[in-house]
Amino acid sequence: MDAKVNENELIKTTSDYLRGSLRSSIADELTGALDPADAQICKFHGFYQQDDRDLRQQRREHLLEPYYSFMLRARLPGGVCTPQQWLTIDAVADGLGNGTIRLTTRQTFQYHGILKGNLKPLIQRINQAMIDSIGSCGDVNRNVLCNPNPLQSELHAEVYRWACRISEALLPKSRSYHEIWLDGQPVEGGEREPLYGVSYLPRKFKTAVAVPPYNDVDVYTNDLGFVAIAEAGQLLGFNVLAGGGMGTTHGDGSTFPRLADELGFIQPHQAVAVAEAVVATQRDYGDRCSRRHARLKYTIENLGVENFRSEVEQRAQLLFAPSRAVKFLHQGDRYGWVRGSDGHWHLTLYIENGRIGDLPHAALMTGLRRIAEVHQGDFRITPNQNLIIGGVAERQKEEIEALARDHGLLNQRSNMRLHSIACVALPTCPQAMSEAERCFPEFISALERLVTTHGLNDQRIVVRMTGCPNGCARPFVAEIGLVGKGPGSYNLMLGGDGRGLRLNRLYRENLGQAEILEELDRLFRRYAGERRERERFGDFTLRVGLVPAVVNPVEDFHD
Ligand code: SRM
Ligand code: SF4
Repeated sequence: MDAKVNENELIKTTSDYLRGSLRSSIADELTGALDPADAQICKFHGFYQQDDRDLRQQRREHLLEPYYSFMLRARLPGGVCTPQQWLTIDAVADGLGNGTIRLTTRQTFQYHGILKGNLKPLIQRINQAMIDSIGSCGDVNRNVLCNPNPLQSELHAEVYRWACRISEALLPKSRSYHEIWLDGQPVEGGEREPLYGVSYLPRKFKTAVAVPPYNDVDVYTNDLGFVAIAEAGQLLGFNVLAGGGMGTTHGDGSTFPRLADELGFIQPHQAVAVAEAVVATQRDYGDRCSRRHARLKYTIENLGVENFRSEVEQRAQLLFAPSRAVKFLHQGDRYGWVRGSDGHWHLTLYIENGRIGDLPHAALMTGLRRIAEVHQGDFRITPNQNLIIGGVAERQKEEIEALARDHGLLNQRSNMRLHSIACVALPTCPQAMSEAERCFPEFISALERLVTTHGLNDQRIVVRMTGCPNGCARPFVAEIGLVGKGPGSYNLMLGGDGRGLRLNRLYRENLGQAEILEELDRLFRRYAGERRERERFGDFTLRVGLVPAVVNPVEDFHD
């Protein structure tokens, strides 16, 4: 007997191209929530319904409905915005959000704590600044990542333009967003979704563009990846990758993190056709019964990569050439000033947990506002929750640096902290099983003490923590991954290679933070004594057999 399609499929198909009953849900003043079907549809418009989990129990006891609010995520291909746009982003956070801006692992920003009645004014305000939230969530292509590293300025600009074109091509074409939020006129003669069709994709879809030797976008963890191939600063084309993803479910062995397969090399002008063909193949072959198996990585496992490649070739009417050789040096960001080939300066700032606010110890939000008021280049959010003040002219360098320093944006940080990220988790994330963002700074302080004890301060060990196995901080490609299992407990994963080319593996299950620190104390001691010259911690854990080595075509391709 055929399996039944899941409930979300019906919600999408009957939503009248993503309209649902959003208007009446928003207008309903009796509840802070949306109608349940609208709480799914709203994701395509860029926002999620949440409730403050810290208050759940207390409100239940007082027979109150949960304290509902919304998280909105913008669409910002490549993470780039102007200083004028930043000033709007900042003002909106204060007036209509919870007073903070949260930079994400996909180069955009989120507002938390938006009340239902504030959604429309908020969307209108950001749209006035030419920022939208269309398809930043939902079963469509999400925010397109692009290496924000501007060293080879002209090459970066060209690659970034391709990232924007791909983003545009893969946007849903429904006018529902304009009608509902921007009071646009209904479309005459009805709607069409030429690429997605009436039921959109079976699941979320993610695209990234990398510029070697930097793998800050963790390109192999995306459904679709483009790796720029350049010679003497000229873009020759892209190696195309497909089928990466992080999300798993504890206890369900049929779910797994996966690195993308190489499809082959294409010329730049073929990028959009290939992106559309990959999306269309996933639309037609993806699993619409089980959402747990609906990502492209499972579609490719089912079809086989050869069949998948042929299908894409046929749809895009091209043949992939063999992938070109590339070398990635590391994942994560580089900090401080660098000068691009066009002479402009770029300052990468570390933002702890990507959370920008006026914090007790540093007025980060005010600092960035002051910078935006004078800066004439751009702002670039990195794929690791950090921020680049980009395109600074020589004459403004000192002024920007002084503003950043005065507002705590250039405080000294350890290598351990600079190479770590945590997801949002509690109190807003409904999926969180344990803390991440809130406990991470202190946890990193404890790790700093350990590496100091073992003389490992100069090591750049990539550490990532998430509150559940969905993998929002990409913990399965970290050298040390901590994946939430339950209140206060985590799975400890070891063995990433610091370049994002190898998945780590489970080392110990269900450990409390004190146990994790004890384990790492022992392992760091061993590493300090037994490591080979320039051997990374992740490589060491594999070599000495702490976690098993497995066949890894991605690494083989690169070595
Ligand atoms: Fe994520 C769901 C936060 C990047 C895999 N993610 C969520 C939700 C919306 C929870 C929910 O389902 O209601 C989280 C909202 C928390 C909150 O309160 O803000 C959430 N994800 C985030 C962010 C904000 C983490 C961060 O600290 O930066 C990132 C926002 C990215 C963006 O701007 O678009 C974020 N999420 C990721 C990544 C990393 C990436 O894409 O590079 C992943 C792993 C890659 C992947 O998709 O495989 C990721 N998020 C998930 C999943 C698991 C998907 C799966 O295939 O199983 C979920 C749950 C789901 O989709 O059902 C999820
Ligand atoms: Fe929430 Fe889990 Fe994503 Fe963390 S990894 S933000 S806990 S869904």
